[in-house]
Amino acid sequence: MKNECEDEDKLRQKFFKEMLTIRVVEEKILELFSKGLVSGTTHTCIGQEACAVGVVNALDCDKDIIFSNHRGHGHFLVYCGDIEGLFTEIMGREAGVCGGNGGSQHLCEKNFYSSGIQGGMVPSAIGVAFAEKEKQTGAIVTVFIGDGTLGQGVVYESLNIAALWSLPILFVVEDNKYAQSTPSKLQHAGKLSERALPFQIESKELEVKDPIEVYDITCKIVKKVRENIKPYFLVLHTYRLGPHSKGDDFRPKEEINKYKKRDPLLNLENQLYQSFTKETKEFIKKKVNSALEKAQKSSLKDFAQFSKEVGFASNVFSKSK
Ligand SMILES: Cc1ncc(C[n+]2csc(CCOP(=O)(O)OP(=O)(O)O)c2C)c(N)n1
Ligand SMILES: [Mg+2]
Repeated sequence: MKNECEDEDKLRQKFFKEMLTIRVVEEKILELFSKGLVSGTTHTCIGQEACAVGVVNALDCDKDIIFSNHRGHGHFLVYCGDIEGLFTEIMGREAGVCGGNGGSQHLCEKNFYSSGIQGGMVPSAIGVAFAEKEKQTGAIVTVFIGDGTLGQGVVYESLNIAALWSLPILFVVEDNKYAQSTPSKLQHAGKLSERALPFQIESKELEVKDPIEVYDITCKIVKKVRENIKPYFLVLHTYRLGPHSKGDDFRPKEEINKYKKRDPLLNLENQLYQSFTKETKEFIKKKVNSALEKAQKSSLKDFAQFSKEVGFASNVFSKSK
């Protein structure tokens, strides 16, 4: 949450640490996946970290509510910083933030929720925004979606209700220019930034280069949403430097290389003293490795217990006898 006396250098250092943590954790997750140690699937936000850092830091994480999506590790880590909880969850361990039941796409922690169903969280976010408004808590809801998810009809039904009922909700579209392997321009007519226009929801678009810029803009938007109790639609133009999921990448190499040179993490690193970035890199690497070591020692989820908790598998098995 924005503090008027914030020192920009301190903020730069904090954001560098957070972006780097996300990057290092997700690079480890891809490594774990290639070794068969990840339970279920995974999607990383490598290259998009500035969106998570800029937006989540602008929220009041003690009371605001976040709905994330299939690419939610970055949002989660900025929200609660629980690296070990994330690793254990993704590796299907009992100590995971959701007891190892949810995996990469279904992370829940306090007021943070995510789901792998594209657009599925948007109407839930609307319901919660309505509840917060009714309870007069002053909390706002933020829902993150991808550009491809703007192809889901339920998003427009939700925009309609958000505007009609004047709900305190911030829609954040992370436009990484692709939905899996389909370029955005092959699936969407018109401009993504104008999608909220027919509902008369205020909107803004931003080319994501610097997390400080994302943060400053989001702080102003959050203040508006909270004070005016009205929805807002923010489109962040970004780029994913990693594969869609594990190794699936059909984008032109030249295009990826072009964006690698514009990597916001690299850009931020170049604005900081080398002694600080060197020390920070060593510190974060150690912190992540230590969380991973602990996670790997923790016990695996027991499948029989999982069946009981989820309550379907045992029925399925008994019927098939
Ligand atoms: C309802 C639904 N349909 C299809 C999928 C499979 N799927 C997972 S991610 C994805 C692409 C999403 O694109 P976008 O919204 O742009 O998010 P990005 O992956 O680029 O972050 C698809 C089609 C899904 N998870 N949910
Ligand atoms: Mg996308």
